[in-house]
Amino acid sequence: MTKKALITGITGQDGSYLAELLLGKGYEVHGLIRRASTFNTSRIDHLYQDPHDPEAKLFLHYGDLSDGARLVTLLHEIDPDEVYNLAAQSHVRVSFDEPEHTGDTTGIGAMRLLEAVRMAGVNCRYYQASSSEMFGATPPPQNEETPFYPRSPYGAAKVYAYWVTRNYREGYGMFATNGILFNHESPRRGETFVTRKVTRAVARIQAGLDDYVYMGNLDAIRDWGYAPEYVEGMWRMLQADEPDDFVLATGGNFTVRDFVVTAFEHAGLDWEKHVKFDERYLRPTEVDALIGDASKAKDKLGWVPKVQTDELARIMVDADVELLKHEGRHWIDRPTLEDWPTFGTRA
Ligand code: NAP
Ligand code: F7E
Repeated sequence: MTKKALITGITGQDGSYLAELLLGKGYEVHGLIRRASTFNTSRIDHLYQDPHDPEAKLFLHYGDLSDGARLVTLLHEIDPDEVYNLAAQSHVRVSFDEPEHTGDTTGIGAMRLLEAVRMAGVNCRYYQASSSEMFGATPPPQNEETPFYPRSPYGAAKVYAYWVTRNYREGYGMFATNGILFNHESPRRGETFVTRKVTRAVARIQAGLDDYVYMGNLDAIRDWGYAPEYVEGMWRMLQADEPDDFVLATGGNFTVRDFVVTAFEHAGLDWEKHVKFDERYLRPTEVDALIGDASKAKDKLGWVPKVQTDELARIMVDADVELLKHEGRHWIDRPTLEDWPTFGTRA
């Protein structure tokens, strides 16, 4: 029988790769989308299926993690086998500007979804997008046993979501798993995260469109992996015999500066001529070093990342150089939101 999955955050970086993966595995995929004043499906437009095609397997539904009643209705209607909660206000710097909204969606939103699963009486496996930001100030290497010390409203909200996921597992016997993912990037990464900001800037500077990129703390250490490999790890977690918590990481040790140097060098540019400091990109509290130990995922799930950070930087620069050549074109080629298959209402 065809398996059904519900993905919250399907319009985001990970949601788009996960939708691709699950469709490739023959799943019927349902995505939660928010109403926006402009179309925001560009990461999944290539997965568009004609709504009149009886074989269509991708369905989008309006909803929001702040609207618990809507989540209950949707879970009841869809009756999924797997639920992936990827939706969040996911930007750490922004969480200092919008702490309440971040707590409401990134933290309490997870509880609303878990509670909706329970209230709808759906028998499904649940994945929670937990984060290495929960480790915050605790020094590396970090694994599933490392104590949490979040350093932002975002990190604190993810700690709440982590524990409520464990609580529903232990209290109600739900198959609820936390994937504790270290930074993972791709050409589909949001433009204001540091890797993508840098690779876009490299492409624009090389093309003569910009001269400088303004940045904050270049000394922070991160463990950057390749997003398509990480969504495969999410899927593996829900195929395991038991629900559990797993770290996904490369174990790599790169400063922001190292990433900058690799990206600029790949384009034949001298980074020191183009990178300027702007204190507005600093955070009130910084996470100095995140380096993950994914041994448990390797042993229990057979998950091993192949793309290391230097290769990732080159993949992203190449993609942004290419994208710049075609910029604007996707606005012409894309389907309109009206054309997407949905179960119920349309806006
Ligand atoms: P992303 O690109 O920022 O995508 C976030 C998604 O959440 C978008 O689809 C967004 O919809 C949706 N969303 C935001 N608020 C919502 C709400 N109130 N209700 C419903 N949907 C909402 O994030 P990502 O990089 O793909 O990350 C996926 C998840 O993994 C997030 O939970 C993130 O916190 C977590 N995580 C990410 C990383 C990483 O390195 N990428 C590492 C660890 C954990 P719109 O398109 O409408 O904005
Ligand atoms: O920052 C420094 C910044 O915003 C990385 C999210 O996906 O991963 C992500 O959170 C580092 C920080 O990601 C700029 O201070 C310097 O030390 O790309 P970022 P993040 O904060 O690590 C975790 C695992 C998540 O869960 C989150 O959802 O880079 N940095 N200069 C800068 N960062 C930004 N954004 N912009 C700068 O100009």
